[in-house]
Amino acid sequence: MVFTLYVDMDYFFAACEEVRHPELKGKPLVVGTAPANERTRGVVQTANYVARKYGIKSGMPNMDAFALCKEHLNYLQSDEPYYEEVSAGIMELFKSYKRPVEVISVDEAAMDITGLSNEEAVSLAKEIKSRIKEKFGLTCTIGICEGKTFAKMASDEAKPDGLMLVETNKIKDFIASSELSKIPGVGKKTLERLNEMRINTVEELAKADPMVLIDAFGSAGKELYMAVNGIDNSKIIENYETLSIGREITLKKASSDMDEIKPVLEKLAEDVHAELVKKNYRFKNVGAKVRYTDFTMSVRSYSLRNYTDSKEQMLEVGVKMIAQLLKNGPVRKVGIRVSKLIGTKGQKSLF
Ligand code: DCP
Ligand code: CA
Ligand code: CA
Repeated sequence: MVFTLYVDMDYFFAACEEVRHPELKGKPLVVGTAPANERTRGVVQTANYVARKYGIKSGMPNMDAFALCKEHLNYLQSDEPYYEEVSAGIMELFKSYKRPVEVISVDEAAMDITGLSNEEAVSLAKEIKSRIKEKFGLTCTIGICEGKTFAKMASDEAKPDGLMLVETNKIKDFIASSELSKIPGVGKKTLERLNEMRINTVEELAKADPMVLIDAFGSAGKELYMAVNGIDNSKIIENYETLSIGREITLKKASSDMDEIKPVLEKLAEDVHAELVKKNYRFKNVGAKVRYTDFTMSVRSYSLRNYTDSKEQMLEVGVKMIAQLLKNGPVRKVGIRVSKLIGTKGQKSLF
């Protein structure tokens, strides 16, 4: 297992906003998808910890957040380009340590710290925390453990502004003491499915028949089984976040008809795929973009569980996202883009 230092920024979007609106610090704050003058529409992307005390959570309708917090709730519309920029600076700081870094999401990254002692790992984490505080005015939580999955669990456990090291011989106890829903990969749907299978605790999952789990969840079932048994063989894969490959095209006439648009998307996916293969990359993220007849643009993006170079997967995800976007009206332009690329050079194909 890879000795991992896992960083997850605290209440990231809202924390970024507190930096440029210091007067909001200490007051309940929600960052949501809707513009401020339509704040009761849309959903909460995140809330600061003051607002969380009222029960406000990521993903809930803004309406519910306002109902939960009877006092004045501060609301700001999400400004993702700004958060991406802050994120890029933070990732650059991690990468400056010249160790392999995998950027997991806009506010999470895993660093391979193989060779460090526990003490050295903890002091590195302290240094990173104070440099992030100093340079960006933000707090983060760091988990340190053998195995990326367990390091992530440690960071979740120590939130906010925390630091937690799980010693190698304590990994099993740490997992056993965790709730099933806190195991990475156990989302709402997986949890429901597991409960249907009469698996309600980590202990029960660890003792389940791995074949049954593979049957129900495919390869994710195997990873889950191994994880609850203290094994995480995942590697830290350096990625090149900034790289992406995309194609877009203006339609001959505006359309909201998927039967018309699908062949266009197939061609775009084919072109993107050809360049991907030529450059020896695999991708983990698929983006879709449309331009409506009033010239407004809309984008969506979806992260896959694993890196792939499958054209079919790209198209499937792309078609789904475009289909969603078409519900808002006819479009004049469509595009597909893949990002979160890694090189496959020198790696053997599985097929
Ligand atoms: N996000 C979002 N929609 C969600 C969940 C999250 O847009 N349903 C965005 C806003 C978050 C950011 O992603 O700030 C990071 O998500 P996290 O799950 O890491 O949550 P936070 O960083 O907000 O809080 P925490 O301190 O719990 O990590
Ligand atoms: Ca976070
Ligand atoms: Ca996160």
